[in-house]
Amino acid sequence: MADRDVLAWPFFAPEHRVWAAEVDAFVRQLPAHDEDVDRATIELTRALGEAGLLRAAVPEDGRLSVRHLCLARDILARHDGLADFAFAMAGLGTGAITLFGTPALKSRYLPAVRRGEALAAFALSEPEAGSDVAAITTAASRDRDGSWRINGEKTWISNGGLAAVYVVVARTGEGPGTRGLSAFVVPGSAPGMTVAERIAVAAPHPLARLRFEDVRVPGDHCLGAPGEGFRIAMTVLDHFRPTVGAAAVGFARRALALSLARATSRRLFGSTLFDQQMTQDAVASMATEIDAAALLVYRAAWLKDGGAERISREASMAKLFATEAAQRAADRCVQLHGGLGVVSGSPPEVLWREVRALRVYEGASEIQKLVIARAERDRAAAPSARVAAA
Ligand code: COS
Repeated sequence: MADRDVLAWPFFAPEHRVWAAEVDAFVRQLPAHDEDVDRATIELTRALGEAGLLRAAVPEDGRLSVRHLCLARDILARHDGLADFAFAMAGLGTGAITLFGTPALKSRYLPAVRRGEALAAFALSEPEAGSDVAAITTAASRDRDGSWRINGEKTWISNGGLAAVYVVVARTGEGPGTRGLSAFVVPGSAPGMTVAERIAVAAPHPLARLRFEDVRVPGDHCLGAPGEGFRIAMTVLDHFRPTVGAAAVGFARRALALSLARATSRRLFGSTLFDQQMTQDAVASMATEIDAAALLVYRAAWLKDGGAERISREASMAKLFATEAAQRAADRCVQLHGGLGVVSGSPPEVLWREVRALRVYEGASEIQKLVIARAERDRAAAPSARVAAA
């Protein structure tokens, strides 16, 4: 369950508490994973779909509730990082279709993902364009019959090679940099799209570098208008960056729970580890940072659900603070476990590896700082701020 106090916060209505209980019941009955990470991801996605939980990640009415997404990730990540990954990817992979797709594209690609029968992927990053989205070189050109032809390479693509549907951001050249990008829906079966490399990472999940060689998609598979790809990608990230923060909160809660269990049972110097003031310092820091992170996460989610057009500043603050705090919590958890904390496969060591990538993906911490700083500059320059300062 998400922390009971959190669910009593004014960001939430009764429907959110019901949802949290539903996700909690689901994750508690999950069997052990298949050892093969691809099979495990497919099985977890299917289980999430069968339980009806992917209705929040791929909503039928097209309205992504960021609070539902965040609560689910908070709870799933606390118990099972791969289940959180499977849930998050169903949403991130289809987010651009949910928000910008035509009714025809939605009805063709979304129901199978919602049922957990198909995986989805979001293909933005490239070998030479990670943080700098404006540097994307994968190109899409229009054929005479109106269809699009995509050529290039994408990397760090979660579910790459397994997904049945991809959203691919490519250069179409309507303008320079961010103004010349478009977003396309590409079926996983499209000829010419191949896995160039599978990438093994610290916390194993399906990840690949993909090659696009004359991959053709119909004219109506461009989301929005050509040239709107950057805005579409950033809007999707505005919705999903707070959810990365929520997953971080869940991982940090796990770190705190493991730490308390260890500290109150481990005896040393005639008392327990918890009785050492330095342990209490660690526990107090973890607990305070978890609440602060959760407040930022659920503030961003509440703002978006309330109809705010842009929440880039609040989404970035939530992701930045929560993921950095989760890393500190995981590290403190390892420290409190001593040698046991670095044993391969021990719960603190697994957690420590699971948390690390969150500070990198969907915009590294440094990128979140750029977004926050620019937003502060713009707010200070806004006429209302100048009046207030005078
Ligand atoms: N929603 C809608 N529009 C947005 C937006 C958002 N969240 N963020 C930016 N825009 C608009 C800007 O308003 C600007 O519009 P104009 O050209 O009309 O002025 C345009 O998009 C370009 O924005 P900006 O100048 O801020 O672009 P930059 O090239 O400087 O890039 C960063 C900004 C670095 C923030 C962006 O590239 C980014 O988020 N990078 C990280 C990407 C990432 O997360 N990668 C990991 C992918 S894993 S899924």
